[in-house]
Order: sequence, then C-alpha cells, then structure tokens
Amino acid sequence: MHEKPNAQQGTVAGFLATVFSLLILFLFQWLLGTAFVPFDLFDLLARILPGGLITFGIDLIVSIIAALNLEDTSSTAKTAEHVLAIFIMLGLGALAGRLLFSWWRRSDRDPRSGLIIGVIVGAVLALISAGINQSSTASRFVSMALIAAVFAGWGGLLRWMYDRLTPLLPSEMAGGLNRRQFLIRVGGAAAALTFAGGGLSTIVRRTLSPESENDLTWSGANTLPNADAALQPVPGTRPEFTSVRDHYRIDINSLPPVVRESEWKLKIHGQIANPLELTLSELRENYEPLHQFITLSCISNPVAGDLIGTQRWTGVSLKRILDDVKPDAEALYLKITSADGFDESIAIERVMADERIMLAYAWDDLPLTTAHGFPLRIFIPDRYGMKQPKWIMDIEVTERYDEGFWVRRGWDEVARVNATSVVDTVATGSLIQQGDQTLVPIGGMAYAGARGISKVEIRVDNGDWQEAQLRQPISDLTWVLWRYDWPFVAGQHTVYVRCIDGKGVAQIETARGERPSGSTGIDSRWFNL
Ligand SMILES: Nc1nc2c(c(=O)[nH]1)N[C@H]1C(S)=C(S)[C@@H](COP(=O)(O)O)O[C@H]1N2
Ligand SMILES: [Mo]
Repeated sequence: MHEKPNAQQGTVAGFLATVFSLLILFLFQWLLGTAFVPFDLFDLLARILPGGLITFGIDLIVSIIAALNLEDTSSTAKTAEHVLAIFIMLGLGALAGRLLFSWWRRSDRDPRSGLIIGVIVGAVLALISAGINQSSTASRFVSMALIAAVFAGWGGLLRWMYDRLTPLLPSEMAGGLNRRQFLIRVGGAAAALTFAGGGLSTIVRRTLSPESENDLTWSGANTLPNADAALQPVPGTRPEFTSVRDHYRIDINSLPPVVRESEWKLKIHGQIANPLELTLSELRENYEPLHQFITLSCISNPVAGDLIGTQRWTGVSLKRILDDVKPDAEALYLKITSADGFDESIAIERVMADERIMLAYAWDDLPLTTAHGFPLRIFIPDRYGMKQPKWIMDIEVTERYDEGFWVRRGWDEVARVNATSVVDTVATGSLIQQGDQTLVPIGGMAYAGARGISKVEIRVDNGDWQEAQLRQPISDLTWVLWRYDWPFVAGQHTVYVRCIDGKGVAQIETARGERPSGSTGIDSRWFNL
C-alpha cells in the first residue's frame, strides 16, 4: 500500500509549479511583450485594497529604502514591488498546491481534475490581466491565451507531480519531508527567487524603457537660462537639472502603461459647446508650445528625499484649449482620466486664471517617455505630483466634483507643496582659504513650489541662524540652490537648514511624516573636520 502525497508536499509542488509557470510567462513577456500576470494581480490589489493599507505599504518601503541608505528610492521601490508581486503569486501558488493535494488525497478525483482546475485558474487570471494590464505590447488576446495555457499546464503539472509522488513514497516516509528540511528547502528557493526576481524586474525595466543615448535633448544642446548666475553651487550639490533618466518615477503601475500614438486621441467632452478630439500632432501644431522649467515633487518624498526632480517641460497651456472647447456656464471642473485608471479633478476657474497649467507632451525636447506619461500629462504649479496625472486619455468637463485617486485614499485634497530645504553637501574636500581664514562650503537646495524662495538660513551646532547665498534659479517654478561658506572650526558639527518662501512664509520646522499632506521638518547633516 503506497502512501499518498500530503499537504506539505502539495505546498512544495504548488510553489515549484508556479515558479515554472512564471518563468515561462516572463520569457514570453520578454520575447513578445505579453502580460506578466503577477504584476497585473499586484496592480489589481493596489487598486482594490483599502487606501490605508496601500499607503502603509508605500511608507514602509520608502522608509526601509531610506534606512538602508539605498540610492534612487523610486526605482528601488519599484523593484521591491516587483519582488513582492512575484512572492505573492508564489505564495498563492503554494497555497493552491497545498489545497489541491489535500483534496486529491481525501477523495480520489479524476486525474484530469488538475487540468480542469488549471484552466479555471488560468481563465480568471487571464480576465484579471485583460482588465488591468496597460503595459503589454502584444495583443490582449495573445496574452490571455498564453496565460490560460500556462495555467492549464500548471494544473496539469501539479496533478502529474501528485501521481508521480504516490508510488515513490514508501509508507515509512509517510510524514514526507520533515519540518526542518521543508523549511530549508522553501527558504532556499525563496532566497534564490528574491535574487532572480530582482534581476528579472531590472531586465524587464531595461527592455521596456530603452532610453536612447543619442542626444537630441534640449539640455544636450543648450545651457540653462541661469547659466550666468553669479553664485556657483558647492561641489557635491545635486545637479540643478535632472536628466529624464534620473528623474524619479512614481505611479500605481508595476510596469508603465504603453499608449500607442496611432491609437491615441485626447478626448475633451461633457458640458462644453465644442467637444474635441486631438491627436498628438494636432496638440503640437495647433497650439503655441509652452516651455517651462519645472521642479516636480512627490507628496511621499521624505525631507531630503530623492522623489523630486527638475526638468524642462513642453506643452500647451490648458487655458488655450478650454478657450476652444467653451465650457458651459454651469461647468466647474475638469475630470482627467488616465490610461491606468488614475484620475484627478481640477477647477476650471483655476485653469482659466493660471496659464502655466499645461498639458505637457515633451520633456527635454523629446516626447515623454513611457514611464513619465507618454503621450500627455498635466502640470499644475505648486501641487504635489499626486494631483498631476500622466498618460492622460480623457478630460470630462463637468459641474460635478470627484475626489482624485489618492484623495479617495486619504491623501491631502489640495496637496500644495510644503516649503522644504536640504543640505546636499558639506564640502570638506573643497576648503576655501580667505586670508588667514579657512571656509567650509556647505550647499544644498530649497523649494517651495511656485512660491519661490526668498531666504535660506543655516545654523551650525548651537550657533545663530545665518543667511545663506541664493543662486538665481532656472525659473520661478524650480528649486533654488544655495551655499554658505562656514568659517572652519575643528571638531564634530551638525549643520541645520531652513527657508522662507517667496511670500515670506517660513517653512514648517516641526517634523511631520509624508502622510497625508507631505513631509515637513528641518534637514541637518553631521560632519567632522
Ligand atoms: N496616470 C497616473 N498619473 C500619475 C500617477 C499615477 O499613478 N498614474 N502618479 C502621480 C504621482 S503620485 C506622482 S508623484 C507623479 C510622478 O511623476 P513622474 O513619475 O514622472 O516623476 O505622477 C503622478 N501622475
Ligand atoms: Mo507622488
């Protein structure tokens, strides 16, 4: 009498069958651009789980990255999400294996039941993927067929393992793997998978966003408008202009939605006299282009974090377009909807009062990259990124006010950027000799959205607040670089920075977390001379 495989072995079998299935799906995604189902499932969870849980997760990831001192928070966070997505799928696969083995063990089912269960699981996953995936470049139908086939195979494989294990297990091994062996194996496999997952997601990212090296960029051929500014930044201060490649990326998608220009039109409809559908070339050619140097920050950026960047945006003033569509008198809002289902609303009154609010189609003179919102995104001065949809598909003109995607999930409804200032560097390697005095250059950035910066102050240890020198900014929508040359005093020191915005309002010095209204608090840096 042979012992039948038990639940523990089912767990291992489910795990292995899922690893195998994901490898196949990954390979096809890489070769054909089909959907990768763990990311779709993850994105679905990110949309349907309660907002508190999601932001808790985001905060957790961001603070782990900060604590580990990893560079480039946003791409590290995406990698972490990718690994998590794969783990969730493997966990579900292991659980499914466990349940199936227990079921088969209890009641001898038709051997074809594995295949049938696989087909059902595959069909559900194919539907989820079809509903949510915007990043695959293959046809939806091909992705769905592939997912269904791979999971049919997954179910078949599980049953095959069950049948194969049965004659292999003498009754004295009835317990199967003991607990320790089991844990070691699953733990080892999980560790291997973490690395593989990290590697895989990096490859996925690289293959999907092969940012071209050829320099047709504006910044490659021009100097910044403030190139002649008298004040030079201290060596080690962040670059004043952020390359598209280095700009942080934050959005609700495992992989950014891919929108085809040939299939895209901006639809403007609702309570207006002239509904419009505009192609990208019509947007470019029928309207005067507007170029603006803009600092964009994520509301999840901790004080001194790297979820902030400065680029040259090109687009069309939204007011010009509203002039053409002619909103009805009772219309009050524009509801903007994106390819990924993200949405936000903005008051028409604000758009009409501020020509800087624009629909942008280029960064650094090149079309927006997939990751940064191709073909169209909006810019709204003085607001955090959460109010500014990328991948815009549709603008509804309406009298109804709808809260935006992140507002519904508990984030600040206005999301006005908080004034912030940061010490980037204490340039102990670039001391300045001035007569018999040695100066230590200290440099950094201050930013207060469209309000600008009127003053930055520095304090070393328990000294008095001293005024730093400000560099003329690239524009009045960008951050301001500052420097302060501090007279050398040997020893260990801490430098603090604070700023006052262009309206004379001091930054909030109380340390406060990102949620719900953006971080505040004083940045400081320790140094040793
Ligand atoms: N469609 C869409 N637009 C979006 C988001 C998103 O998830 N989906 N995220 C917003 C957030 S939270 C930020 S901070 C900015 C980031 O823009 P970036 O990735 O180009 O830096 O995009 C905003 N626009
Ligand atoms: Mo954000």
